Amino acid sequence: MKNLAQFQQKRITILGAGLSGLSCARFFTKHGITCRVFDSRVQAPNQDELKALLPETELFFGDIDVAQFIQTDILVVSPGVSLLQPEIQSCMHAGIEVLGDVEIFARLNEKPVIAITGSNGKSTVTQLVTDCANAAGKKAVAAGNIGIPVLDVVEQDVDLFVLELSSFQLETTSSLVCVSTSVLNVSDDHMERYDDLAHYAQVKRRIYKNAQTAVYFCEDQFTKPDTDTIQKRLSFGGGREAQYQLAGREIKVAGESVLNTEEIRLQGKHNYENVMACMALLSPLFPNPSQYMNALVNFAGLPHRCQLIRQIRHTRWINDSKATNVGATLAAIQGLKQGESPKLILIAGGDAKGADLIALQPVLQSRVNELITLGKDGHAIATLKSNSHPVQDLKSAVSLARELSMREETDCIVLLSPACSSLDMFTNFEARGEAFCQYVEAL
Ligand code: UMA
Ligand code: ADP
Repeated sequence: MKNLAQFQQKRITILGAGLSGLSCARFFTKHGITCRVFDSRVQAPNQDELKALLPETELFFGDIDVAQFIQTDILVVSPGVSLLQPEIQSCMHAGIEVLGDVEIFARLNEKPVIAITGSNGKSTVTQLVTDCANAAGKKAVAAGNIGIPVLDVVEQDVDLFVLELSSFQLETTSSLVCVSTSVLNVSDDHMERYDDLAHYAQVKRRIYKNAQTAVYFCEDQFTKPDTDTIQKRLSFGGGREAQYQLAGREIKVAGESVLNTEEIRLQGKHNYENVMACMALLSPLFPNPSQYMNALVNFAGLPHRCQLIRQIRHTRWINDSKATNVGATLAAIQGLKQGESPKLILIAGGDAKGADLIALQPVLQSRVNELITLGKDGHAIATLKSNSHPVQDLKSAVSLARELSMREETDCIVLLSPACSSLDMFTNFEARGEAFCQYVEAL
């Protein structure tokens, strides 16, 4: 592989034994480059895999000995680790190069890349762009924050990489060159890691560095590119100035109607925004949307995102477990309920990750009929609406929702859209969504 020389003969240390750390260790070992792996947890994940796959790799689990840790030329930090941690700061002060796996990918990759970030819609747009590119005849693969570490795919024989990037990954990325890229939207998330929303947005906009085409959301100033070197800027949204515009039920490109929202399987304004972003991102490679239109309109969405799981008489049960921040829950509520009907029973709560929950209050009061809360920050959400129902766990939330829905005589929706991460009660959002589906199936 070209460009590997910069990593050869270097002492490499990886921090974090999760998905990215394991992938980095596997990649370097495959290329005959030795590395060490540190993880601050004694019970670090993937220990057996690391030992079996990489018998030559030195492993350190538990409290980190800084003197030993900084004996390195390059430190590869996993995205979940804050760069402000003392051992990383010590490396930086010692002049050690601090990188993430996406930066390593960027330095090695020679194929075209489309990259996507944003507080919400990243996975949906990443998968949609990938499916459309494949339908249009380019072999595309999705990777990154979507759950496939980028170094697992960097050597694959493809025409296009579609990368979902989190703000965490962007903190350590500076060399990524993209055909097109987008910050889809910015709303309160991961505030335990950033000073404020402006700081978080600034980190997200790092994705525009070295981009040929930058795609931004005209309704959100935080998404606007502030980099001079960008060759082309395209915007999407409801504003007249947007090249990809949602006007009533029409999606217009440069003023010309190309699609009616009723033709699209994905539902809700936020998803029409995702569709427009996808078309804009693909435009440098596929200027004519007809090349991929079938895939675009028939995309069924990803599991755990506003997914209808069951209808029991007049009640629809919807799993939106992936709504791990306030913006996603607002989008779900606004998408599902515009007027009086249907009645909406919302199950929310979990770990709010330091977010300001107050933005939920107007919709909780005006559009949510019954609010059931749970988890670490459930009580904080419960205080935003009178007569809300705090419960102990998800199973009790589902039983109570069933009871409340049976009292309704008109159409009703029970929506799990927590506005919080699941980590206080579940391993991840998938486990929370699956538990919800099981409890609903058992009703
Ligand atoms: N660790 C330490 N010290 C610390 C903190 C963590 O040693 O101070 C260790 C943990 O003990 C653990 C390992 O680091 O063993 C975990 O690393 P990680 O949290 O970076 O997670 P990975 O398993 O490497 O997965 C990461 C992304 N996780 C995060 O950003 C938190 C995955 O995104 C991503 O899919 C994967 O890389 C592949 O690229 C997940 C995510 O939750 C889905 N992302 C956040 C989000 O979407 O909101 C940003
Ligand atoms: P991400 O990868 O950024 O978390 P997903 O596509 O997985 O995004 O969707 C996460 C949550 O955000 C889901 O609840 C989904 O319904 C909601 N969502 C998707 N697209 C948008 C958007 N453009 N604006 C607001 N919320 C959205």
